[in-house]
Amino acid sequence: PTLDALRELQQRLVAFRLNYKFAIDMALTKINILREEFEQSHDYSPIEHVNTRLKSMESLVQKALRIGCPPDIDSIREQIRDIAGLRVTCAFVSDAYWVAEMLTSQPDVTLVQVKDYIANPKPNGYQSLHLIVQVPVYLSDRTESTYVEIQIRTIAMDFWASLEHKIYYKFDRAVPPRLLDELKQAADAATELDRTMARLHDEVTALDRGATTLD
Ligand code: 0O2
Repeated sequence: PTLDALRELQQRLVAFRLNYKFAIDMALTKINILREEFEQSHDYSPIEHVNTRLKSMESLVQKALRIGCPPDIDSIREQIRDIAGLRVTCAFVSDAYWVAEMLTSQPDVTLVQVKDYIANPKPNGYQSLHLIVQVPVYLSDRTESTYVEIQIRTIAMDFWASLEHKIYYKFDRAVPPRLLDELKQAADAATELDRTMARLHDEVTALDRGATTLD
């Protein structure tokens, strides 16, 4: 290959990656608007925090290898849909669904896939609502419809997932059965905590709306 051809490839790769950064910015702005608007009219925040991550080149290559994706930009763009990732941590389970509904009902957001691991947790106990959406990225000469993965979950689910992730990699994916059992129990405890918190929140909200006593 000539130097010019390699320089051109480099330019394309940089532009390719930058596009996902812009897609994260687009989605993040949407979430922040929902968050601020909700906080203004209610007495709590449905969104506790939002994390973003742009997949590293290394894990992009690893994933392409794992799924057998052909080594060209167009195939990667189509087949690897979590290059841009956002994780939204909510107070309550109902907030997670609310965020998903508000985002996916926006006219410039296209819902591509939903994996509802809240309604159907993974066997290890993992819970989260995963959306793959497409958002438009408005560039100077074109609009790029770009895939973004949005994971939405409660604080309790997030706490569990962070620890599980650490344990999983600590043991190089071969977690001892005893720890797997305990993790599953911890996931059940997280579900129970989410239920209790939602019930308490509902009771307090009902009180605010005019009920005078709690039974
Ligand atoms: P990272 O570093 O967080 O991005 P795929 O997206 O194709 O790799 P799959 O199973 O089709 O895999 O997608 P799915 O089920 O939507 O899960 C993708 C992401 O969800 C993972 O990304 C994790 O972030 C998270 N996740 C899924 N299952 C678990 C789990 O059991 N425990 C924890 N802690 N997180 C989970 P990556 O690419 O693995 O990692």
